[in-house]
Amino acid sequence: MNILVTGATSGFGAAIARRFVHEGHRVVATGRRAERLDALATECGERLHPLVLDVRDRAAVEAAVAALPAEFAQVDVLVNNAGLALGLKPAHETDMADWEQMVDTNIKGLLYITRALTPGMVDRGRGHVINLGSVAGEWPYPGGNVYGGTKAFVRQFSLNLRADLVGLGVRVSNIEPGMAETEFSLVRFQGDAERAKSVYAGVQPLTADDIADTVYWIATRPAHVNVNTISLMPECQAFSPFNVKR
Ligand code: NDP
Ligand code: 8X3
Repeated sequence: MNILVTGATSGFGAAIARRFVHEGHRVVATGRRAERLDALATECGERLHPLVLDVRDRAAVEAAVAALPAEFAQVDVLVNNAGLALGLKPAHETDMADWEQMVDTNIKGLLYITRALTPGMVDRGRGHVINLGSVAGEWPYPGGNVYGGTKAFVRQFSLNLRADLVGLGVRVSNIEPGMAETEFSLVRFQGDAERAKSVYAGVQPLTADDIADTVYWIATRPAHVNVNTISLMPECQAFSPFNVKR
């Protein structure tokens, strides 16, 4: 299979790229940090094609998809993984630029690449769009305001995309992970390594490899099986009761 993974310079995306290459598939690995993609290409060999791409740049996304090398061009599985949370402040104290960056990346970036790749999948009667949503798209938490909102979009867009693609041989899946240790918190807290580390202190979070396993399992089900939504958390994480302020 040919896989295209967005956000493959770190965390889930890097683990997903490695997993598919090691299972004998070809992977287009994208992200903004060229040096990390180069290192991944050196590690993975010729089955991995590094592609520097900011998913927020619609023209760049369209041009990159049109210019994929022939052996990678027929993408069977698009993994929409690039995304981020910025900050954990209450809504009325947040920076509008952070909100815009989350919307531009998690929603608009996902749309640009999905729109660019799905027509080819439909023409070939074969394809799979696997989106990285989040438990934050389903359950609210303080400070999750726009991040959770973007992931709720991913959830509903995945279901609606499936409604449009039904019967055309193109599957759509949404994965909703809970707490997983990657660079996610380092990005959320703008490089504050100590604060990021404290998120995972004393618990066993999910790992990037847990998510790569899940993506690989979803992508390798028989063609007639569509995993719609899958939600996973570490055993140490669960739900809170309602918060009543007295
Ligand atoms: P990381 O921060 O480790 O990785 C995020 C990836 O997204 C990086 O490769 C980064 O690459 C890429 N990215 C960010 N912005 C852009 C952009 N504008 N264009 C292209 N690539 C971009 O986090 P995770 O691996 O944890 O996160 C991956 C996905 O999983 C995200 O969508 C996240 O919301 C979701 N998720 C994470 C959870 C967690 O607890 N870790 C739980 C649930 C969902 P670069 O900076 O090089 O561009
Ligand atoms: C990431 C999981 O709970 O930190 O999507 O929002 S959470």
